[in-house]
Amino acid sequence: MPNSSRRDFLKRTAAVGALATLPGSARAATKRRARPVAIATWNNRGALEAAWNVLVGGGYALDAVEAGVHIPEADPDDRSVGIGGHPDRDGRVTLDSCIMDERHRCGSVAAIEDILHPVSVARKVMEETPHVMLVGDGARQFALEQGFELTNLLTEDSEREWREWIATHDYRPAINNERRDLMPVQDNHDTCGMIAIDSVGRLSGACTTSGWAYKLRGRVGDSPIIGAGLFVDGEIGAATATGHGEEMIRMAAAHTIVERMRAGLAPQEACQQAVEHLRRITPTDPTAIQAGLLALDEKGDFGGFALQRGFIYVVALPQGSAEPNVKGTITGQVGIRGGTIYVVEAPYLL
Ligand code: SD4
Repeated sequence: MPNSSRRDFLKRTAAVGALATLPGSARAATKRRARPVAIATWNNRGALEAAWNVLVGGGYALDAVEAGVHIPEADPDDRSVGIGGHPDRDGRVTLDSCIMDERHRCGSVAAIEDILHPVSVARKVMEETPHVMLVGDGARQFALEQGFELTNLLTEDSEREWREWIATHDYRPAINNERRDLMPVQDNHDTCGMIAIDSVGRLSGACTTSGWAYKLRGRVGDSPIIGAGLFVDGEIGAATATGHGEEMIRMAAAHTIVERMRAGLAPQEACQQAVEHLRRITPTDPTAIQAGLLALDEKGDFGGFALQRGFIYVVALPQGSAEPNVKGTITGQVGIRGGTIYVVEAPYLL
């Protein structure tokens, strides 16, 4: 073996060996944080508070994340989720959503139209069918059979913006599209990925979005893909992702993070390593994409990391918890019933 590849080989095996020895040591060394804990992508404070209200009442994490993501799904001013979300290139609002519990039970809908709460359809897929994922017309038909009502999701404002976009036909996605304060467009909220652990230690997650604005008709992002936009392993932890969905799918982002936690990494390091991995493997120019990753483990420890500047997340902790010692910057905090929500500007790679 030439010297350089021998060195690489040794480095690789050493890294694998280090990970392999971690589970008994590093994981056991972390103290359990007071429960419940909930965490969500971007500034989805309203969603997190709704989830928190379920959790502080002693509720189930799965019910909490479902109730939480209902908030942006029903908010017509949110251009990235549910009603009022940006339509596809043909002017149709198509939604992606999934949910997963602590026992690997999961449900998902992709490219569903005319339904206000896709996450609840995803939960029905999980609970009422032998399947995991339904798409397009089939998902819509299933929703109607389950008693969901038809709702027009294209609001006047989002239709107007789409018509303006049609006029220029600029089909280039911008990074941090979700951060309206960094972009020359109005304030907004964003794709909502949420993971939570309840007071008895059950982990669950949900992820919901209208996806990439003006996407090609039929395009599905990472948000409804179990293992990409969301993954939960009740014994290890949970992860969720936001940003350019194609990149999250490419690296199976949420699953990658959970597997790194299984190997002994803390949530913060698992997110960072996943972003570093993405940077190595992506065939896309890394400066032209964004990835925002969040993780929460079974001890209530959490972390977040992004590829580029601009990714923020919110975390809710019980009353009496010390201010969290996060990597990144706490940019705000707000008291809620029985707890506090912290807004965190995540650390980033580039
Ligand atoms: C997607 N990951 O459809 C989603 C977009 C997103 O905040 O996260 N927006 O690719």
